Amino acid sequence: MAGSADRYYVTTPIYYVNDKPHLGHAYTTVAADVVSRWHRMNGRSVHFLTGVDEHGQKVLQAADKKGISPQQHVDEMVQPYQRLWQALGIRYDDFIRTTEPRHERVVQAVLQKLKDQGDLYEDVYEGWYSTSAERFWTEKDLVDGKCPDTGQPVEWVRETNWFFRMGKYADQLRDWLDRHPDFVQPESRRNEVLGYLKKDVGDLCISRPASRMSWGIPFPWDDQFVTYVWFDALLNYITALGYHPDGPTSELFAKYWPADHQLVGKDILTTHSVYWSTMLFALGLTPARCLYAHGWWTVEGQKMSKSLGNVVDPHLLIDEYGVDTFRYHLLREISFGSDGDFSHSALMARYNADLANDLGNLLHRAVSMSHKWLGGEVRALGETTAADEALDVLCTRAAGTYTAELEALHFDRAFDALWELIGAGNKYIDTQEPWALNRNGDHARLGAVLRRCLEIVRVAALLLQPVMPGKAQALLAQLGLTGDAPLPLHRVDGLDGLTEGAVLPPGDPVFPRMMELPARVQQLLDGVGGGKGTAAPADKLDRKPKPPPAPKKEPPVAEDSKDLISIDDFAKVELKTGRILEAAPHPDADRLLVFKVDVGEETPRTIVAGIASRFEPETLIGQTVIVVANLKPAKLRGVESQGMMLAAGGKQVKGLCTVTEPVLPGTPVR
Ligand code: ME8
Repeated sequence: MAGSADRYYVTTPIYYVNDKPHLGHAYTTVAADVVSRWHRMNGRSVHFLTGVDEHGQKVLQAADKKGISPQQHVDEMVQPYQRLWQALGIRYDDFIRTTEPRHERVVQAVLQKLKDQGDLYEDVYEGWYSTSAERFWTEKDLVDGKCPDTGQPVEWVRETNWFFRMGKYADQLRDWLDRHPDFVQPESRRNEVLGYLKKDVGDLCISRPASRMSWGIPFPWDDQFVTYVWFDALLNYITALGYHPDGPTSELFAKYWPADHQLVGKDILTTHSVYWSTMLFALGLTPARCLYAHGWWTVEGQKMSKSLGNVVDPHLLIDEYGVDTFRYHLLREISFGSDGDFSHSALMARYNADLANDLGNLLHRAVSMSHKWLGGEVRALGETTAADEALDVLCTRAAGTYTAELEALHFDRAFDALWELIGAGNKYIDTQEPWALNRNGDHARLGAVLRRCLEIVRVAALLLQPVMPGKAQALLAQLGLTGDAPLPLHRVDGLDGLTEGAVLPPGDPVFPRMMELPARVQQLLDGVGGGKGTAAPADKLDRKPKPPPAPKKEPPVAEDSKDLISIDDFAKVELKTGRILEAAPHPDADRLLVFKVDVGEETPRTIVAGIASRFEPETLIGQTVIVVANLKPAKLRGVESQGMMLAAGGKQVKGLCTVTEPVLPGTPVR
């Protein structure tokens, strides 16, 4: 863990209220929520701060446009943030608004202190000012004469302002970075900051004349000036803790500063690493232990922006996929620190592969076999075989890696470690063959095998509690473990936490397969009923699926007995169950997928199926299907297909045929 063993302080940026919260805001806040839930579950005192940035010219302009006061405007605009955090299950400890007196009066005290110690001075400032980005640029910064950040026009402004002697603290910051190699993460971002510090670090303009921009905190000695947004905003991380430069030290501040993790987007790394750190040095304080800059989400490869109309509304994703799936996807899909792309099809593929197939399947197989053969009873672990021991070792390693990676905010690596264990659980079922143990009447070993699978699900559910609080509870409930609060994580590393003799309650699948995109999402992608502000138009979010071909007339139902077949005719068709081992696109045909299917023979069969428009190949791995096993092999675009898989639907495949209970590959179907 980054901080001391018993307390943890994490912050998100405070979001501008002039925007509606979107995917990017949800991302940082979910990450902070997951890591703070984790530390809370581990018994640490946690303080999780988020909030909103309520000053600045854009806020003033928006309020003027609406004909209301800026305070009324921010009082309205803060609500969507608070609503979203509630819908996302965000358990923050404090929510700060920069218009609150507890913040404003401390910002003024800080200004006074810095002036008194000679760190602020008045000077004439001129440059190209971008109202849209609320900052000055030099001539060479401009792109085609416009603001490089927003592409909006800039104006030449010459005015007297107050400056903070940032340059004075630059060496202290260089030295700090040298001595704290983990201060800025990930590594690539640290190099960016080091690069920035190679140049001369100038002083920072921290005021705006109130005549031009009145919506800010007035300077205490001259109300003709208000603080510049960043100077005001950055201080939130300590004003919320009750810091005051003239003391006394508040309990919260003494306990939680310096923060363990300050999460920011990559675009606001300089303001945090350079402006914020030097401000702290000037106050005689130390920076956070770690400033972690995450990457940006694009949507279908394009920057998310209002003008492109592709801003993703998190409420749509929560409503249609469920809050836990959304939370998991955010942290699973891209590594924290890298950029990544959002698409509904990727979310569905991820859900089906990781949650429905791997984790859901493991639970389903273990629970249903326990009910079928053992009356739903949790049995003894019995004697440990080599395979069991390997599973134990893997479990200890997975839990350890998961802990270390999650605490370092490497969420994807934490999931990799856990899914290695889940995958091993599914393989363990295949190799231990509980169905054979049942057939041979070896109920002691059967019970031990299923028990270990249930134990893996228990470990996974415990570890996933901070990420998917609701789904983790549902998994634990299926194992007969309930409780309102998250279960403590102790003994997570052992595959022996269940109670022998306990009976598993009946339950519905926790992660039912998603067969198609939710209708509302599909409608948006198709460009039908594109509700206002709900999501991007079709082409911005996902490739538009081809319209389905006009339905062909089905042949009339046979009335004549010559169209009916006899039982002997039917018996000629040899149907068997098969388990999909591999699935990949056909090298030469977009419509086709090529599978390796275990049908209980020595070698798996290659089967080619025209279902590429309906399924992502990797989501089908592990599925049980029905195979026509005595069909003459046929070459389909150069690949020999040794059978056929049954599917529902006509030319438009709607779903693959399967069996409701776990059966061995090669089981005859009649
Ligand atoms: O910058 N993907 O607020 P903000 C990921 N008020 N993250 C994204 C994103 C995307 N597509 N778009 C935006 C501010 N973000 C200031 C902060 S803190 C003292 C003051 C992230 O509402 C962005 O990187 O414009 C930033 O971390 C956060 O949203 C807030 O942006």
